[in-house]
This record gives sequence, C-alpha cells and structure tokens, in this order.
Amino acid sequence: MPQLTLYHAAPSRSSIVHWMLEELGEPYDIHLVSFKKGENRQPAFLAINPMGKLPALRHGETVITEASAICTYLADEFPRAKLNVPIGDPRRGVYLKWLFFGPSCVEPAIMERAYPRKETPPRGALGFGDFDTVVDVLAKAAGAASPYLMGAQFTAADVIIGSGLRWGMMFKLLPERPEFKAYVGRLAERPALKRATEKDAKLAKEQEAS
Ligand SMILES: N[C@@H](CCC(=O)N[C@@H](CS)C(=O)NCC(=O)O)C(=O)O
Repeated sequence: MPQLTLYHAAPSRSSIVHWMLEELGEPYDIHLVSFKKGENRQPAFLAINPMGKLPALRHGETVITEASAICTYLADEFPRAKLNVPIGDPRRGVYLKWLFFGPSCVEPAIMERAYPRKETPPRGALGFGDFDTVVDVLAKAAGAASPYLMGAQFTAADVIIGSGLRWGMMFKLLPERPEFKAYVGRLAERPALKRATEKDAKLAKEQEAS
C-alpha cells in the first residue's frame, strides 16, 4: 500500500489533517517543515506545494494540498474508516456542503474578524456573505448535530467544521455560542483528536527546540 506522508508544522492548519489521519487509523509518517527556518519557502518544499503552505499530503505518487481537499480525499480513498458519505448516498450533498463551507465561508469570515478591512465589500461580492450569517448557519448546524453534522456518523466534515470552530473560539474570533461549545466538547472526547493534540504538543516543542 502506498505510503502516506503528512508535511506538517505543529500546530497549524496541518493539524486538521493530523487529526484526520488519527481518525483514519492507517499508518502514516510526518515530515516536519519549519516555518521558523523558512523551509516552506525553499525549493525542496515548493516542489511539493508551490504555494509554500502546509498542509500537504503525499500518498504514493500523489500529492494533495488544501486541508479540505486532503480530508475529502482520505475519506474517499479509505472508505473502511467510514469517514465519508459515498457517491450515491443522498446525504452526500450536505456532507460536501460542509467540507466546502469550511474553507469558503468559515475561514474567510474568521479572517475578516481578525483583520478587518477599511472598507467592507458588498455582501453579494463576498463568497461567505457576512460574518453574522456564517455564525448563525454554523450555530444552527452545531445545535442540530446529533451528535455529529451528518447524524450518528462522524465524518471528514466534522474534522473540517470542528477544526474551524475550535480554532476560531481559541483565538476569540468566533463567539462561544452554547451550540458551538457543546458540539466542540463532543469532538474533544474523540480519542483520535486527543492523540493528534498530544502528538502536536510534543512536535511543537521539537520544532521550537530545533
Ligand atoms: N488554503 C490552505 C491554507 C494553508 C495555510 O495558510 N497554511 C499556513 C499554516 S496555518 C501556512 O502554511 N503558512 C505559511 C506561509 O504562508 O508562509 C489550506 O486550507 O490548506
């Protein structure tokens, strides 16, 4: 079976994929890339991701970048882990909606809060619309999650939306709505997330010391 290698800096957006890999239960390697040493801007890494950004995942000859694309790929490529909603299942549309909602709505809304613009573009021009609507849509979904976005099944969509909520609340960029706290609290109980978080803390120390 082709080897899985995560190009990772701990903690960073590649921690999303780290959690996903722990959920997947397949063997994987971690290749640490140091932002401090500028390794992400050096030719060896730019050959992997010309954007100079993490995460990147190598699976045999295939290189995938963009956290949501990687999670979607892994969930479909390793269906045994039951982290995807397969083609043909009527729930797949909603599942894909959440996988895209993360990078196209949650992240830009959070970033706008972190770095407000001098002049707000018209709502219609922004793919995410506006911050409050994104938060309301997320709160409704988190409130309805029973216990996960797709119901009883935990999927890659929970890794993406859950990571956005965890990160947004950690940096006080998203409000601590009771629905968010309850949903994120359930996710925090997942052994795979606990393992990824513990490993990330160790890797962060290693990277700081190197
Ligand atoms: N759109 C990318 C964003 C990746 C990203 O911005 N990663 C940050 C780490 S959190 C990074 O590599 N920053 C280093 C840089 O841009 O120099 C994704 O969702 O995977």
